[in-house]
Amino acid sequence: MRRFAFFLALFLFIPCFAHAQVSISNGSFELGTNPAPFHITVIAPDSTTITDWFVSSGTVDYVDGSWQAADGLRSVDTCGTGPGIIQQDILTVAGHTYVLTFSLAGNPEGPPTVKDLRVSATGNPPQDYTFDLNSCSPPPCNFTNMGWVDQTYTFTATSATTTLSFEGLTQTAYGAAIDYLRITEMTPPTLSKAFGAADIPLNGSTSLSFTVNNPNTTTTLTGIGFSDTLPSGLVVSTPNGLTGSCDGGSITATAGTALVTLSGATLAANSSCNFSVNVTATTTGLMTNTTSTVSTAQGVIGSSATASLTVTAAAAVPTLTGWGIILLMFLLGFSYVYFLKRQRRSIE
Ligand SMILES: [Ca+2]
Repeated sequence: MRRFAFFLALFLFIPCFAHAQVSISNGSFELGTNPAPFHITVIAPDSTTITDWFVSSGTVDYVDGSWQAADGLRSVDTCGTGPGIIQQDILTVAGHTYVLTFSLAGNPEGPPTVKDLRVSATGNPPQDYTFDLNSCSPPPCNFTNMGWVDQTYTFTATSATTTLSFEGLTQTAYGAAIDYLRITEMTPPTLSKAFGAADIPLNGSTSLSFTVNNPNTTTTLTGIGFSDTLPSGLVVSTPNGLTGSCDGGSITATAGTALVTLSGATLAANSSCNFSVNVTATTTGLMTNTTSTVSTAQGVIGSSATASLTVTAAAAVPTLTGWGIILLMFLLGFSYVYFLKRQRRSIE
């Protein structure tokens, strides 16, 4: 019974998990009509030769055995007898940002030395890539040393289906070669903030710390920035007490102002940074402080962060005026004399 429950849970879990993952089908081109021992020139329109891929324009070469692949045995030359386009529709979520990683090389059998490739996704600007046959070590690249390099293309989906296109731009039969396509969804950075104390007295100070995290497992986020406008009654202390840093980012926290900003920070995958400044309360009350959202050069936007601080009026300390002090001294002196007189009388 317990085993049945386990398999039932697995059965229910797997479809949910699979649905959440974005993927490219046959991203390494290993499935399709066997092109051995050399290659097949695939002529558009063709949606059957390379499994789950559609050759929509021109020609491409489906290559097996004639050169080293980036992964497995097979790869694609985006120029068959001339430039071609190969594409695939993938399931996406509108508004979500994805990073496509692919291996790029060039057909070393003929000219030109520099191969051109254009990658595009529906609703996004295309991006051009080049591969130089002299980039191999030692140069030039050849069939056993193709010099595959990983490239990335970042796009934001505009609908539930996105067409990924790879277009050979080289005007010969020896074009840019592609293989080992992978895709991951890019997660926005997270921001948290905290005051050093829950409450402080009027004119008192405490720290205000910020932690930014890149939760992506493989993608570096760059151009990370946010601003934090302090609520009325709270200013950056003088001096500002800035400690920590944010991986190349510029931190602004001018003493006496109500603004803290971070811009241009870089965070490697699975890493975080932390910095703090001191703030001083100039009025009493509950201060609720919310940042802007967190922007990135990759276009993913992280949520704002909020923290609260209570500023209380300082407890009143009783004070005496000059005349009060004179009166107190007089009373103390009088008491002392009275005490001495009583003591003398008791001795007599
Ligand atoms: Ca492959």
